[in-house]
Amino acid sequence: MEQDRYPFVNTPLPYGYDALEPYIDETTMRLHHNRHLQAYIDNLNTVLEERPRLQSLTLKQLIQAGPHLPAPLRDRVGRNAGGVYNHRFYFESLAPGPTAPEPGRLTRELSRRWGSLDSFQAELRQAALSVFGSGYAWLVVGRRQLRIVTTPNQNCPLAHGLTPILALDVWEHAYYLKHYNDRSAYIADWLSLVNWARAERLLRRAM
Ligand code: MN3
Repeated sequence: MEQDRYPFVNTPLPYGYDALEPYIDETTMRLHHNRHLQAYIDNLNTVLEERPRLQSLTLKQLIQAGPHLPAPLRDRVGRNAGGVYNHRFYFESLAPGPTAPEPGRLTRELSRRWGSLDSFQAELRQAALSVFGSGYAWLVVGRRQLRIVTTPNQNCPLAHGLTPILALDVWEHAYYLKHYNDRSAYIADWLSLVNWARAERLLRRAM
């Protein structure tokens, strides 16, 4: 991945800010990418500025190293590296909608694990609704099996040895302007925007 090391820069979205309308609005996408993600990038660069030893690490390596760093640095690296990785992953999990999966490895694995695509989506929705406060719901691969997990704040599944396939950001800034406090309506819209082709590629790589 480009721009994967210090100094980190905010790479453009793989689609226009208005490309996810009417499911996710342009203003939300602009603020989410230009303000929220940018803040994590700026903060991560600030943390790394005076720590040359960490500057050669990739984003993924920073997240994996995070838990092993001394206490104050552990949180500052973990939160900000997670904030950058999770947001990039979230944006890349989406594509202009409405989208639908092509039959393939992913649809087979989802059906095997959850019985049907609908059942998978229902469990992901429940998981995303269950996140108290801010966090994410994820489809991940762990021990060569698909799983749904949630993480609080900017914690990242990579730090737990899991390989992300899809990320659903349920921080209120991801949906509040359009959906107000209706997380459930936002999740339904997110499900219309899943970049299934990318998820298929990531699954094949992970399993
Ligand atoms: Mn966010």
